[in-house]
Amino acid sequence: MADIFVARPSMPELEEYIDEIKDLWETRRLTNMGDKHREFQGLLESYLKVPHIELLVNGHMALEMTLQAMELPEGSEVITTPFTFASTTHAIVRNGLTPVFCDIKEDDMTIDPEKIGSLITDRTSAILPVHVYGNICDVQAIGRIADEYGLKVVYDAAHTFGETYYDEGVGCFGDASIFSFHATKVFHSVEGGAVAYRDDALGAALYNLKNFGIRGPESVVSVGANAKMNELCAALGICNLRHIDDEIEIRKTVCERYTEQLADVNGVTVHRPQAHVRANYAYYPVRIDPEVYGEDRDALYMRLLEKGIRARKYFYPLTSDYECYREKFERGTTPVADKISRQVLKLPIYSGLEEQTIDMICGVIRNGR
Ligand code: T4K
Repeated sequence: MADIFVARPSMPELEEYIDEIKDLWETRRLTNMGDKHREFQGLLESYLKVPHIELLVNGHMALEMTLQAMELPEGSEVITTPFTFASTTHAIVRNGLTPVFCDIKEDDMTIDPEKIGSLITDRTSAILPVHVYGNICDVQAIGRIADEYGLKVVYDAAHTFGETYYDEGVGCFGDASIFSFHATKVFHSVEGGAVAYRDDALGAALYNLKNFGIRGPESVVSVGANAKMNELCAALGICNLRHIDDEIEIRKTVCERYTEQLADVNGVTVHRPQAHVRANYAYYPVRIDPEVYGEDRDALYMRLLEKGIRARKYFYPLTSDYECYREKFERGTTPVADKISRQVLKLPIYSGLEEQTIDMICGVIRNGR
């Protein structure tokens, strides 16, 4: 049997995409905010239920440029989680800011608001929480802290495309939220990303930054870069958006089958959607308690690999433990994140993952020891 990867991009029918890009062959308008870009932007604003969207080349640049657009004081501190993909911490550091690592909650693995207060100093400028695996952070508590101390809040919402909390788009919380449309995501445009925001000034700054700061043929107003989404990616996004609700529904059945088969395995914590959240079923992480399960996550990972099942240790190591950060920033202050990163394993999930394959994966987890 061929290897089972952790993710596999969903594609529209080839004819649908060809139809969508046909006019580009006529117009030759391939990038720099053309018609597809504008159309995709509008469609996303309504699908994501957010006031405004700025499209970017990928989720990382969306995050990096949002922090840049906010003009946070040089060297100031950003309270964040180390239990995330490299991008979150890199975006802080690449802006000349200092990450301050806060621990996460045991239940949903998002930043623990009760631990934020003691990390705030007169150098703190922002909070950068992550809605990890589609679990939405405690947005109310974070909002209260931000208001009290006058801090910006940028949510890394890379995992929460299309989710709502009490029917409100997840991108409505904080000052800005960034989404990733990478090929491995529940929704994608090959590469792509977006910032959801409310404040027009932030939108204008982002628009300038993603296009070298150019406002007109003879006017450059900020030190920008090139982080625009091109027309071919926008066109694929438009196609995939037509099918996103079906995609989420199919993934839901995959998640439910995993849960059905793994919920009663001692020492395995399954992934369940949060209350009041319209979940997108993008990820299916399990946690392995070695004391109860009888072997640790790494041993299970190897047993799965021997069968060609390429589960992934998202997110291990913690970003605070990366070689490039180890000696630079304080670490070892996040015991819950540390424990969970040693226990977590993300199982394969994509539409088209067959029932018998899910059952085989569950069989290895249930019976293999
Ligand atoms: N914030 C958070 C919390 C994130 O998780 C991410 C990205 C970002 C920010 C930044 O967003 P982007 O700048 O990426 O838009 C993957 C993705 O590349 C990355 O987007 C994602 N998070 C992260 C969690 O996963 P890798 O390095 O693990 O990907 P890779 O190449 O090992 O791919 C995983 C598996 O997917 C492969 O084994 C096979 C399959 N695959 C992959 C690609 C690229 C395919 O079937 N087709 C493909 O084209 O990071």
